[in-house]
Amino acid sequence: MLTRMQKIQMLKSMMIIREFEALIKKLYKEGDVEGAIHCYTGEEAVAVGVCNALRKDDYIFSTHRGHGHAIAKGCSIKKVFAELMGRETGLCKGMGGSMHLFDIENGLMGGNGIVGGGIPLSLGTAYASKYKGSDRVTVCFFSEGASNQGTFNESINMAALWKLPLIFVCENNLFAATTPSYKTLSHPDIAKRADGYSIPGIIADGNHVLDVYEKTCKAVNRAREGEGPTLIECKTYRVEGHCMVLKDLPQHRPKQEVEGWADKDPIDILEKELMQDEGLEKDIREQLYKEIQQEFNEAVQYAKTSPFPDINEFMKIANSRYQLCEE
Ligand SMILES: Cc1ncc(C[n+]2csc(CCOP(=O)(O)OP(=O)(O)O)c2C)c(N)n1
Repeated sequence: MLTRMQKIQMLKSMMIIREFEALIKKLYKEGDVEGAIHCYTGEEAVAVGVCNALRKDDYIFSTHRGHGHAIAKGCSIKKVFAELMGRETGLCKGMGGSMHLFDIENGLMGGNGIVGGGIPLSLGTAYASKYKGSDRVTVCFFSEGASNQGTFNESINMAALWKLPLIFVCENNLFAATTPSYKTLSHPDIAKRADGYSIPGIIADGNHVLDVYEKTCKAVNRAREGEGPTLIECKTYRVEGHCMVLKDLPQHRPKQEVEGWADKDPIDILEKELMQDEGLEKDIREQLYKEIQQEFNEAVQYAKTSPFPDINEFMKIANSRYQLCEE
């Protein structure tokens, strides 16, 4: 059972992710952030619900849309800002950027610019846990577009066969870039595919953080007890366009659809529930907002005053990779 305080913390985490991206968009327009920035707005309940069911030493594999995953798994906000601003103090010394956040200390095993690229990699840590007799669980996030990659079939089959402590979390946000999911999925429920591998396939309301949390907890218990993987499909909606670079694309969704999902905002849903069930004070969101802005001011200042990475250091890393390929 979650305490009132833990639920308020979840509300705050979702707000942090939302406000982080709002500020990143501003910094992008001002030229302080570059590259392909994929925002997670509307999907915050998935990252927060899942990561709250995990321990710090559990692993997650992220996607190209990974700011929310990194923040929810406990990465330093300062370092995430610095990474997106290409600074040496960033999570990956400013050499990874938005799509390649990586933080071994907090079990973040990396974002990935390859759609579905994290899926086969996640078998690695899950297998290592089993091999070493450790109870560390791995979560692999991916979206419904990635579920159509062949590697998903290969990986889920192997994970089920070997009973790996792995949780596949499909963030079904109804679009792959600009393509609506009804044009790419033969069946709207990805969770149904679990039947073919004899593992549980569960649908969660991806805009309801407590539903995501409860369903993930069950999957985590199952994985820690050696019973194998679970596929959780979180039904959600990506409120924004695909990516900052493509921001000028014509609106490709019906207005009614966008407005309908605006009524299911994950932050509003939890706030309303907390008011009804836990007597949450009306102005708590305002208070949390102020705390977040204060933390962000310091984090952006830290990032902006940090140096850019040394080009020689970068070339050293690039050359060592090149040599590895040659060998
Ligand atoms: C293997 C591969 N194919 C194509 C792309 C180009 N691409 C980037 S994001 C994307 C859509 C991915 O859709 P989905 O997995 O549903 O994630 P979403 O962007 O909706 O969160 C595509 C096709 C890529 N990065 N990698």
